[in-house]
Amino acid sequence: MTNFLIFLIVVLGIIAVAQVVRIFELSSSMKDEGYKNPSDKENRVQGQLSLAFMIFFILGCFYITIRYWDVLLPKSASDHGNDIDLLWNWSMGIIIAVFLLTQPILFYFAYKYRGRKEGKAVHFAHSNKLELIWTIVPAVVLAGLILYGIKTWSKVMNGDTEGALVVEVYSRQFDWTFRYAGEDNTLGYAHPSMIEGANILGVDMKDEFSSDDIVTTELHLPKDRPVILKFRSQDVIHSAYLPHFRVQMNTVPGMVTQFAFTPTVSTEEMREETGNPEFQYVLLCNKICGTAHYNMQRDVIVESDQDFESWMKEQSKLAEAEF
Ligand SMILES: [Cu+2]
Repeated sequence: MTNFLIFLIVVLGIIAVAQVVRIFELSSSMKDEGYKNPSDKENRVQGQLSLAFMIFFILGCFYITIRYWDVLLPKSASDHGNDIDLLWNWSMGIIIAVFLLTQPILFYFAYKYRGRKEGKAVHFAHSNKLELIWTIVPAVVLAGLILYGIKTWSKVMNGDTEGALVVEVYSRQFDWTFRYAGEDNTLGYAHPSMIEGANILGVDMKDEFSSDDIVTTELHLPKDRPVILKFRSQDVIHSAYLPHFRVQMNTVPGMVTQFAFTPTVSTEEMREETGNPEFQYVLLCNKICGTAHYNMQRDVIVESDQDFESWMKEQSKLAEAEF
């Protein structure tokens, strides 16, 4: 691969030198013969080619969007996910509409006002009206989008977390570990200096809140119950990404970050809906954190309260685990 890149750089370098030499040749021949304007026919052909490029370009945009539609965000499975999707749809709708309006005009004008032998350019210095229109219209639209974005953001980040389940999501190269807060719903104190042997989370076992904490390698969540995920990291910055729930948060060494949300569709229901009996929600790392980053993921299971409670009972408390 490296050899190929060196080869490519050498080839491109030679081409660049050849082009520079050519420019010198052309400019010296122009000095000799005087500059020759392109003919009307040449200008017309260039204008038509630019129109043809526009059609190819816009059709290409549609083709790519449709071709890769299935790798866009999957169906939302959380309470706030619909708000985020609506914001996304509005933003994309406006962007696409403006794109489809301005691009054809741009290319059409390049064709319409192409050079002509008899043509004479109009001297157009300034128009306050035009300046006002193309300043105020984008400013109003952008301000609207930004206000809408801020409103959605504060709604998502300040949701009702009354009675929320507290789960710690702990990242390290290259896996995820989860700690449930247990019956007291309060996580015991933890600090990197207390990491020892199997106690990879560095939980302080002398803290009274630690004894009922439960450490697992699977993330189970009860349906329709708010959950507060508290993120920590052992080594480098990772990013916890749960695409189906429209959740993403950096996990930063030395601090706790958090995201609260409510899953609204169980794994079982999503399997029926997608017609895929193997379907699993996933937690991915979305920050390139090292060599095995691509492999840093865990299944997430959303289930009924009953199923969740019975799974919880099977897990052993941290105090009972052997370090
Ligand atoms: Cu990563």
